[in-house]
This record gives sequence, C-alpha cells and structure tokens, in this order.
Amino acid sequence: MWRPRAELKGAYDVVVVGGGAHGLATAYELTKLGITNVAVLEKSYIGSGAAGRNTTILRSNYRTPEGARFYDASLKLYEQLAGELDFNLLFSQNGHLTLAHSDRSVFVMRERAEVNQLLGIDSRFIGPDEVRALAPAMQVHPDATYPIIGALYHPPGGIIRHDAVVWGYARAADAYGVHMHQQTEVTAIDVTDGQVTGVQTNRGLIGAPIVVNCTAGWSTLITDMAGVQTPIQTFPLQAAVTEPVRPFLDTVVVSGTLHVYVSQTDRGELVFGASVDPFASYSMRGSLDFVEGLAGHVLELMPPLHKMRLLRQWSGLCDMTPDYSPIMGPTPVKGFYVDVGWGTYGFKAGPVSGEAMAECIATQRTPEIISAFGLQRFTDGELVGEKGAAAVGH
Ligand code: PYC
Repeated sequence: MWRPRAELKGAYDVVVVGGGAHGLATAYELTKLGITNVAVLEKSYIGSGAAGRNTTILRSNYRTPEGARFYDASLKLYEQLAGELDFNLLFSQNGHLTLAHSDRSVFVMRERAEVNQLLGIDSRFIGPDEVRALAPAMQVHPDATYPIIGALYHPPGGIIRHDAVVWGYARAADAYGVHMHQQTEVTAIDVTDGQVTGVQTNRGLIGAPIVVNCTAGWSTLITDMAGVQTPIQTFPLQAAVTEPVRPFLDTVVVSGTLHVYVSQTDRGELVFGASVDPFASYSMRGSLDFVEGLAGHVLELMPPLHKMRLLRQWSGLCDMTPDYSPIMGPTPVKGFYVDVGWGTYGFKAGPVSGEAMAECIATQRTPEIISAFGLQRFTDGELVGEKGAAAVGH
C-alpha cells in the first residue's frame, strides 16, 4: 500500500512527528497545497498509537460553539473521505445516543442540543420512548438503578474503521510523495536562535525548517525537546471488545453516569470504553479492575449481555488539557507547530486537523477554525471548556 521504507533524506521542507491519523492527514493535506517534500516520522508502526487504539466513535455534538463547529467540519470531511482516498473506511453513520440519568444531565444535554442546532448540527433531546425504539436491547425502565430519562440524539454520529482511516491516508500521502519513516524515533529537536532547524532521530539527523508535533500520548516529551511547555497530563484509557454476535445495536450508546460507551462493529463485536484511568501514567497495560467495573456498568444498561465473553482488552494514552480542547498552531519557537492535547477526542478530529495544520504551515497564518485552540489561551485565560461534552466523566 505504501513504500515500506523510503530513503531517509538529510533534509525535508516539513517533518511531521507521529504517524497516526493526525500526522498522516497533515502530510496528505500538505501535498494538496503543493508541499510534497515531507517526512512523517513514527517511532513504531503507522497507526500504532491512539489512532489504532481508540473506540472509533465519530460525532460533532460538542458543548462549545468553537468545538461543535470544528468537530462538525471533521465529520463532514469524514463523510466523503472514503471517496477522496478511494479506500473503504466502513463508516456506519447510524446515530449516537448520550443517555441522561439525572435532571442535571438533561439540562446539560438540552443546552448542548441548542448550541448544536444553532450551528446546523443535527442533535436533539429525546425522551425514553424514542431511546427505547432506537436501542431496543437497552433497559429503559423507570425502576432501573439508573433510569434513562432521555438522551441527546445525534443522528450523524457513528463509527468508522480506525485502521482503515490510517491506511487510507498513508497510501494517499505516499502516492503524493510523502516519505513515511516507521521505527524512526525523534530523540531531540534542534533549535537555533528561536527557530527550528531539524530533528535528531535514532536513524540520524534530519534538517527541517518546520517540525509539526502530531503525537498523542507522548506529545509533552516532543514539545519539551523544543523547549515549549504545554499544560498537558497523560492518562491511560482502557477499552475492550467482545466476541461477535448477530447485529442488534445500530447506534452508539454512551452513559456518562455509568462511565461507559458501547457500539457494535460491522463484524458483530461489541466495543466498550470507559473513563480514563484515575492516575497520570504512560502505562498501556490493561487491568482487571477496569474489566470488572466495565462489565457491571454494561449489564446495568443491557442485562441480556451477561453471557457474552470478552475477547480482548487494551489501552491507549490520552493527553488531557485543562479545558478538554486541543492545542493547535504555531508556538513561541519559530517553525515548531503543535497539534496536540486531544484528550479523548483526537480521532474524531483527524481530517479537519490535517486540513487546518497544513493550511497553517503553508500560509503561515492560523486558520479561523482553530483560532480558539492556540497555546496562548492558557496565558490569556480564554479557555474553551469542552468537559461537558466528554463521552463519560473523565
Ligand atoms: O468523545 O465520543 C467521545 C469518546 C468516545 C471514546 C472516547 N471519546
């Protein structure tokens, strides 16, 4: 699908650090703007980090106008991405339900629905009868321990095959001349007089006037190398998948109160996720504690699943910012750009981030759509509070 190992040149116009959805989308979008002398450096294999570990949920029903507009632009790009990349991405756009189990969550969801509707995003608050019709396997009963009293319904939400997204972008970027270097780890970033001059790697030096940090999980280690500080803490996020069963769940179901989200893949497996682990760590080991809690919460929602067997569990790393919005754009070091701090939202934003970062680099101007997400906002106190739109309480 792409050249296994392109020649590592001594210099590129742009070096992208991170071979996930964001890094590859950025490289691909750069080529569309005529910048093709680009390298993507990936310390492991393409899609081995957050891009290949997330639970593949796409949605744009965010809480802030800045966030909702941004993620909606991404969703719209995802809708036509399979055609653009000529790669089947298995996008099942069958809707997304965020359950309300309390008056307070009804309030927050109604508020989100209003923000969404003002921006033209298909999102509305629905009552228990409609929830039952959309997800008949769910226990929508007033006597349940956590009764479902409504939901935020977002019809354009859904799931997409995450590794296909990565492979599709990688193939397209490669076809336009991008060099993808797997097993190539950045060990230092060279800065002279406040300007990036290149990166040092386990395979040698690479000169570049522009370096873009598109990593997730290790983003602070890369920004530190350039001498740029970001207010990010890294937490593990665990997930699990069951054996396949006949299709019974079309929509994505999320319960913040029960700290769980569930979807069914095209192959019939149920994919579950939960909150980030309660401690900052770079560990990617799964825990029994997580599976026990997860199983209990899933069964509260869907008791008939009690005989299903888990196939596998895994975890990834999430770079959490104080306001749950990303950090994107230029930094005080000239030529060093960041596309980081995605928390649990990164995969949804791959296409729009690629477009915005490529435009930012090519024009040397920050595109309007990411202007609220600059690093400077933490100094200016202009946060973009997106915690209220988190799938579950992190
Ligand atoms: O924000 O929808 C979401 C999400 C699901 C899993 C992680 N984040």
